[in-house]
Amino acid sequence: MNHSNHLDGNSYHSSRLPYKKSDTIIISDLHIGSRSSQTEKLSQFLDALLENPPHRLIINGDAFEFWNMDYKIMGKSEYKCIRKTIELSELGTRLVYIPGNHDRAIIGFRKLTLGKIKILNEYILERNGEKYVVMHGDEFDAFVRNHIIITLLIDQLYYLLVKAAAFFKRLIGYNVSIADKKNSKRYLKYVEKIKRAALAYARSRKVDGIIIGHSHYPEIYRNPTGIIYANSGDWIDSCSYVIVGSEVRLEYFKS
Ligand SMILES: [Mn+2]
Repeated sequence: MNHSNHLDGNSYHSSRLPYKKSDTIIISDLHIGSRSSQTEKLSQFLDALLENPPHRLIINGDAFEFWNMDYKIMGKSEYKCIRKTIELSELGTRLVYIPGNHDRAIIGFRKLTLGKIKILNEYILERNGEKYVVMHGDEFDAFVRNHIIITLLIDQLYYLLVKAAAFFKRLIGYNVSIADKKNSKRYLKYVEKIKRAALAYARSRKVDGIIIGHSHYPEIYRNPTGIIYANSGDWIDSCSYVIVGSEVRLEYFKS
């Protein structure tokens, strides 16, 4: 990285992200307010968007961590992310905020007009004659809805894993990716279950694709009938995003 001052919040990231101005960018699962959220990296990503404000930005659920918020950590980088997102909307980017299961209460404000910010449970995105349904995805996860306490415990466990990975990285200089830890059979089964349910929903809605978050597993998949499933991943581990332009793409942000 040749820009040593990119952490001060005033400079913009040097590399251009691979999208066109007319594209829609989708991010999800930022979990701002949780200790494992990568808000510093997110802030750099938003800087890159500010350089060339895209037509639309969709924050597809769990922008905030309201289940397990650590109010003490709400600091400079958290507020920077919120400020920069609002700045984007002031520069003309249409902002769609879809609450997820961790910030569902926000849906209570859906009737408020906040400049160019829309609050919705689901958004139909049309591009090049194709229609995509954009939603958080916890709707496909009856388990999470009915077992909030267990999910909270799983979140805690995940936080410990992130901490442990960072510790080992420092200790032996070896990068233990959480993605590797997440490659457990049970987790991958869960991801598949969500994906199948999402594709079935897309079929029932007669759309060309479905874009969700929630499972923190970034992926692009086209099923045999041509329906696209995209998952934008998260900003805890993968720092990934989806671009909807002439096609649907998954990208990873490198700071
Ligand atoms: Mn979620």
